[in-house]
Amino acid sequence: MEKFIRERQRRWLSAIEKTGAMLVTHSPNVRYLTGFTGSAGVLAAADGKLAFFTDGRYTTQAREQVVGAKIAVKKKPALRSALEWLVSRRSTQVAIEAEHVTVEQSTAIQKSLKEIGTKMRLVPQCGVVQRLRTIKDADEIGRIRDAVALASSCLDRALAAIAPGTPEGDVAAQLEYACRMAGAEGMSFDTIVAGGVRSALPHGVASRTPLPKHGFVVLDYGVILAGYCSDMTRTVHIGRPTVKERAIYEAVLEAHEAAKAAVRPGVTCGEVDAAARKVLTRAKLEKYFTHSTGHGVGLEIHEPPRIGKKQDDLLAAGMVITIEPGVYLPGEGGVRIEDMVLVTDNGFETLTPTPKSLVTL
Ligand SMILES: [Mn+2]
Repeated sequence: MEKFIRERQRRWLSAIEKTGAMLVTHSPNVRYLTGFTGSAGVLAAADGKLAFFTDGRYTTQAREQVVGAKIAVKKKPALRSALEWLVSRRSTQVAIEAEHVTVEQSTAIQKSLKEIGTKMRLVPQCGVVQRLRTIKDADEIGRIRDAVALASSCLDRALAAIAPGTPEGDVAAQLEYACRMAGAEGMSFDTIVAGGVRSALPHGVASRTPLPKHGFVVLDYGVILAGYCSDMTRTVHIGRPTVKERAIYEAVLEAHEAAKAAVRPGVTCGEVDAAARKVLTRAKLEKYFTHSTGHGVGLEIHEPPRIGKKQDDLLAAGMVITIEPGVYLPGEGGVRIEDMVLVTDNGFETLTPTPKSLVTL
């Protein structure tokens, strides 16, 4: 673990060489770069030196977890202490996480800088640590594999709970209970169980609506294990599917496989998305595919890269992404099929072991 964190810090320091100093406040980024799992910690870098700031609640945890940074536990807010440290190291400018620093934090930073009496400049930058996080190291890939395996092993518990008249929420409850009992720290987002006409809602979070006698049920869920998220979707059918329903399912599955087949280092995210769309266009279903094909997954459930239309970010070995095309016919029903995929040196590896042929219940 420690050697992985030191390597992440090395990559981070070289990424911020130009600005020289940076403040990291977004907790998944702090965790990635230090190992600290608490919610209140600030990491600062200046001239190749790292310092971690937190408050009294986290003294023990910080000493146990933080790797490769000087630890400072102060009575003052961590952000204020970090700014004072940066000024003491004669930083003239400091990068901040533009997409995470709130207006309130920004105002507090400006006020602190005035009180300290420094001319140190703030340089808002986007995605500095997130870009590093797109490429998973061996420690992260191991954790992701474990999370994916755990979630996948619990699907049967949800399927066993599916029956006409059963509220979607009961199915979600059984599934989540099974995941927790299998060791999950939590779910990585609100579990989606969407039956019948509700399966046409791409984000049909499990409701009290009873499942129908006939129709699709979309199950989209993930767990958090050792800090890392998993994400998968399976669509099953209650009762015998109609010819049209079967055709929709097969088209989505074909789009899923086509998108995966496009995955390899050097292709753009847009090309992977286009591969799924091409199949659905041929099936005259593309206009019902209303979201992007996938996203990165790691410490957070949605991370870069985004596998969407015209995205020209390049895939690289070590990225972990989802492939999840879907088709949603309003008032009728919907199908989504989602696996997690590791980008390898010469293509991809499907991480999700669950079969994808249509299950009827
Ligand atoms: Mn997803």
